[in-house]
Amino acid sequence: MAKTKGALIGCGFFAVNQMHGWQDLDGVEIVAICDRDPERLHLVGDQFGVDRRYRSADEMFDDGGFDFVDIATTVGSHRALVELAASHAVPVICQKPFAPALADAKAMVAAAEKAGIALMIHENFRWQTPILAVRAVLDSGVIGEPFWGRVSFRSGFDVFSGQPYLARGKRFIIEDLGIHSLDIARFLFGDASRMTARTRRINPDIAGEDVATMLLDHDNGITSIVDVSYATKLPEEPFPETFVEIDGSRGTLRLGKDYKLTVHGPDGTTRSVVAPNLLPWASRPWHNIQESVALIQKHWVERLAEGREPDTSGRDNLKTFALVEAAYRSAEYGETIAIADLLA
Ligand code: NAD
Ligand code: 89V
Repeated sequence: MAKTKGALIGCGFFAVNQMHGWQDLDGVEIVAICDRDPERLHLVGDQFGVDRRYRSADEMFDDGGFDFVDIATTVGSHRALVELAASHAVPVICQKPFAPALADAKAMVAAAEKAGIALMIHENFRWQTPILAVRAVLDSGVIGEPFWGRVSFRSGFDVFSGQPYLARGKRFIIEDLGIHSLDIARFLFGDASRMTARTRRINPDIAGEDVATMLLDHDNGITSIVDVSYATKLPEEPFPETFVEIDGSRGTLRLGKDYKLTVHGPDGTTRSVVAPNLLPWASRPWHNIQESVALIQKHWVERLAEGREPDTSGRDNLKTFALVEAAYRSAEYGETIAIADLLA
């Protein structure tokens, strides 16, 4: 059977994971890559044996010959590149954060819909093995109806050496990492209607906030807390683990350090380890994130073949992005923000 052909724009720090993921997927081949930095183009092209290399996305689209494009650049270029893909009617995956602002994200969704193409945001954290395990426990009904939850990511890991741009942005942890945690909260507890947030900057060497505490009212009555920090110095560094606590009408669930999952219900308590697989090309401690890249890519290929909307489509991810925007507004003005007002 003919392979699905992809192209990738942005050959930086994270794109290497995406290239590995594509290489491992049967039936997919990355036939062209693009980066305005010739050194990155050379490195990634040689590592993955891709001959078609472009410094301009316009030129790559003009030459064509691919069924989808994977955008792995930083946020500032996302809107222009998604609109470029739409103008060529090429289905597109775009890395998180969706866009610099909600208005851009809405315009990108509109452009994809007008062109009749699929748009998926590479929001991979809900595809992590431990998070999928939590979702499965909720679906089993063993803890009953959830009424309270917490999604927590607290770390002192140096993310700035690999991703120096994170130290420079006016917005940091909510836009970069909290966006994943907020998406996990939506995945586990459903859409949210109201957001109250507080932020702090503890590290004096960065421009944005590195601590955020967010309180969400979900449409189904669940209250959740999403708390994120890159200023938390623990005796054992948990990066990049997300901890989850859920209280339900019949029991509780706790996902803690080293992927330990404890589920307590009317019939007793079960303890298990829901660790991610260490893929051959992955390296600790990133392997949890790396496996989720491979899983979201598989999801994309399946949905593309079926002509069905991906779970983290642009339209879906607008609701996660609105929570990011709401958190910044709430922290700035000290108010609770109604999400529907942002999505209108
Ligand atoms: P990076 O700066 O290392 O790489 C980006 C690359 O894109 C650079 O090589 C740059 O030259 C190139 N580029 C930028 N604009 C371009 C354009 N218009 N045309 C061609 N090339 C262009 O950044 P990174 O750390 O790899 O992050 C990329 C994206 O991945 C970010 O949005 C980041 O938030 C995201 N990310 C996601 C995860 C995740 O788990 N989903 C993890 C890390 C980073
Ligand atoms: O997953 C991410 O988006 C990364 C990191 C884990 C460092 O926040 O930027």
